[in-house]
Amino acid sequence: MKEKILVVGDIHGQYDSLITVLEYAGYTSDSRLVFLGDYINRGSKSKEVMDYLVHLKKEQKHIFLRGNHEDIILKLLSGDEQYWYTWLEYGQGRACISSYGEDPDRIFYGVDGYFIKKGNSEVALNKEETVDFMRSIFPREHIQFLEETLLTHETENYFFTHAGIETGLPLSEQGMYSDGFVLWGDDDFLKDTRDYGKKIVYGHYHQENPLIQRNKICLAIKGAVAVLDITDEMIYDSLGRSFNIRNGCCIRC
Ligand SMILES: [Mn+2]
Repeated sequence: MKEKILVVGDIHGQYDSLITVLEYAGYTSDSRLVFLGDYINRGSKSKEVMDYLVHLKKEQKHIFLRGNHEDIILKLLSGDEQYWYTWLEYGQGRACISSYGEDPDRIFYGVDGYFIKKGNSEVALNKEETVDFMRSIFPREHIQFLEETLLTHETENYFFTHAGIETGLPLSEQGMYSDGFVLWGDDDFLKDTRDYGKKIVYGHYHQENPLIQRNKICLAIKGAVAVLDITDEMIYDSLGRSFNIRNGCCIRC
């Protein structure tokens, strides 16, 4: 029997939706999972999602790509404190901080940057304080998991990244010179209708329904988690809908 390969779109702390859609998609311990990144932030259960993924990773056969939200955490962990705004205000990282049991209101924006309350004092989140805080909330195995995420993955007929590809570069060179295109996306890719030799499967661009085109499939869905079964050519989402990717139509939605 052919191995069942399930590709999981953006999760964003929606642990319950993840478990629901894996069940809809017929996930068993024999299946191989490919995750497209953006595991954390926004939803209320980032820590639960990360615990589950770290647990799955022990099986070694599953693939975990990096999303831009994981990129933000890695940048902060490296001491790049400029990413506080991106995390807290744009990425809704306060939900992530809460799920790890920390009070997100301890961090606030002052006149010239972010500060953290420490006892009765307020300390600027400079490089050192930033690294200290990040290491205090994320367990070591979660940090290691984030560091080990991959930029791309491919199978015989499909190429996977978080946010698409850099058009004009061969698939074999994606992410090699710059990780911006595969992590953060690019408008040229969204408009491009060329055949790349393999179908690009990505997330990042949240929509009401999965986008199914001849050269690409987007699995990011607003308020839900989607899974593509590349063996059966079907997409399932945590809202209970399913879509056939062969003729690009929605079966019941
Ligand atoms: Mn994203």
